[in-house]
Amino acid sequence: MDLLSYLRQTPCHDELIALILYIAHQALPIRNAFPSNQMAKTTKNASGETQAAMDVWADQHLIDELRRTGLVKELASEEQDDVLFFEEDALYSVVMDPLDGSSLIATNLSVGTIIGIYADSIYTDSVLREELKKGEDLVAAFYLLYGPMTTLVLSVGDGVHSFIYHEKVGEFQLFHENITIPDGTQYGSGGTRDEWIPAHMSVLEYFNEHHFKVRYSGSFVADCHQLLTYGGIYTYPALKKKPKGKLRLLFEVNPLGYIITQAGGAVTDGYKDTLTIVPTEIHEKTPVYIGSKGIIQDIERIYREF
Ligand code: AHM
Ligand code: MG
Repeated sequence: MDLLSYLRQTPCHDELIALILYIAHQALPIRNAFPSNQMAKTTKNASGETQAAMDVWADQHLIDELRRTGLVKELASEEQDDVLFFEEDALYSVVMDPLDGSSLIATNLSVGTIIGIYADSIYTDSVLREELKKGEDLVAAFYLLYGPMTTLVLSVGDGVHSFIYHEKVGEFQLFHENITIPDGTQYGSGGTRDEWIPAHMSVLEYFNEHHFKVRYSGSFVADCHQLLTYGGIYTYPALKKKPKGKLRLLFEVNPLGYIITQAGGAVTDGYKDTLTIVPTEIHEKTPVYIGSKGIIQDIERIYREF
């Protein structure tokens, strides 16, 4: 079954289907742009990080394409300081990390594009534009993973399904249906030992006691993708000097949190489900533990002791 046939079986509005398909089909131009965009830039993004040429390319490409569709009301990107306002009457708004795992571009390891879609606006009130929506308000989230295969993993609120791009037919075909995340015994943690806070050290101790092995690539989207197969945990925790960690709530943690939760997993900042956080600004960061539900419950129990 191809992506369009799958989406037509769901209650998704036609405009949402068109939007998902349109973004999905940007996988090919993005993939093709890697060879000529290998250098690092001198520019910095809204979080103060040096941009790779591919970050800038993918961001500009998706902005231009999404503006052209007429299907997007507002677009917020990890690489843009402010929300972009496109089509006032459009039914959906998009949040995106155009290229996640930027430090791996030069190594040819897996990176991806992360997308979240809200009905109407990114804000709870599209006129006042004061309060941003929570992750649990997403109507769809998906990512494109540029690995040995081009994979799309999607949830429109009815479980998680993966699709593989078949170049000969120019379509994404269903690969795995109703993916559920197993318990697993692997973890990957961002940050360094000297930066970790005591609660996180206790969590790592728990991983050691339970004989977890390490899997951390430097690409959040790729590491979450392997959780869908093997289970376990990805974490970028609060650090001593960065209490909100590194990852962005709107562009990274919420879309992946939505997908992992739809697959029967869970996501937390150590104390609460990050999908319930009301963001105070579009580039807000949050500590994150994401993966198998039972392990997340144990992590929250450990955090309650601090
Ligand atoms: P990016 O969106 O610029 O790639 O930054 C986010 C990335 C995550 O994909 C990854 O897990 C993390 O940053 C890696 O950070 P670090 O190099 O500090 O381990
Ligand atoms: Mg990212």
